[in-house]
Amino acid sequence: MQSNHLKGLVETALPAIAAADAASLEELRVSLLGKNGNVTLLLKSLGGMDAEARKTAGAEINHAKMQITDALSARRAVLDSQALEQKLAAERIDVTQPPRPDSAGALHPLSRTQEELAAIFAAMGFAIAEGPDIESDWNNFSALNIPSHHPARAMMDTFYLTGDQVLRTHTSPVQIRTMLEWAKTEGLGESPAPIRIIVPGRTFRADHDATHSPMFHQCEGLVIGQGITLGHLKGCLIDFLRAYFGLPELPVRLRSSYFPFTEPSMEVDIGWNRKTGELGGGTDWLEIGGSGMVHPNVLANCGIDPRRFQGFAFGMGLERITMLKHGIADLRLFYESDVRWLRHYGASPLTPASLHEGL
Ligand code: 2NM
Repeated sequence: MQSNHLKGLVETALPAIAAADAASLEELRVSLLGKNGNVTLLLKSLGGMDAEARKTAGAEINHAKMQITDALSARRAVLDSQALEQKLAAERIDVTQPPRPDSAGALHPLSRTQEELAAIFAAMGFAIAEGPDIESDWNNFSALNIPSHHPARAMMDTFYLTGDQVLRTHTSPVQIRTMLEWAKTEGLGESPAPIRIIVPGRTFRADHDATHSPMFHQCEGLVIGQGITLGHLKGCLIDFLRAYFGLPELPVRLRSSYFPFTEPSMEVDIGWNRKTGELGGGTDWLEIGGSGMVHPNVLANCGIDPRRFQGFAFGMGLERITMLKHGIADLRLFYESDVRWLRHYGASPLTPASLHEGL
């Protein structure tokens, strides 16, 4: 009797489980394996049997319980994966669908400038390097041949943090990090691949007026290799400036200057008309950045042998070149998040910077 009852129970339960939905599956589990479930009651009935009967019945009931347990979890797995698939199908987003024009945002002009620099310098074989805003005094000053007593430290209006840390006053510490890494590996080889990087990013100086912001952006560049000359520096800057301003004949002038980290050092000027503000015409010069051949002390500080390797570096302010290109008058507008200004000067994210206009 016991045996037949059990057989019938399993034969009804298994197809019911296989066809159950999530709710009825739980009902079935309770009615079979719950506290007063059929199988549970049968197991409880073992207590009233004599030893011999208990042995056979116990094995049969446990076998039935196992079949039912397996069937329940198999069905649960099927239902769970069906539910997941439905959820995924229902929540799918078509990322290729264009946004509605009236809800399109705009790229901040500084972001667009960074994209343009990346495109122009990528075409000349440069990679992009980045580093942290907080730097050690050594990376920001000492490694760059700026000793503690040097007036350049005072001139930079540094934000000092605790310990020997500072908010970087320029992006040059990233060049230091890059050279240190390079010296450890590539620079030791027979014919090392040169360093060619640009370093766009945030910089900080304690200075605030119509033409200075305590947080601003720079892009510096670095090339290190064998036989790199001032000629390479000149050609690189001329090609870049003409591509960036879209003026194939833009006059570029390098004017002798002084930086602790380069020797010789040069300011970079472009031709313009001071009266009209027109770039590329007129007879006036406008300073746009600095440059030079990396000082042998800087190379040595980074573990690079200055007799084997030389290189050039340059730097410019991103707000400044963006203002010149787009006729933006006041630096402070970059940081005000005025939506009307952003709509006017922002770039469409759907037309990314490219070299379609030519390098
Ligand atoms: C400038 C002007 C001239 C410069 C030098 C270096 C380094 F790390 F290689 F020494 N990085 N950047 C440099 C040189 C930056 O910005 C106005």
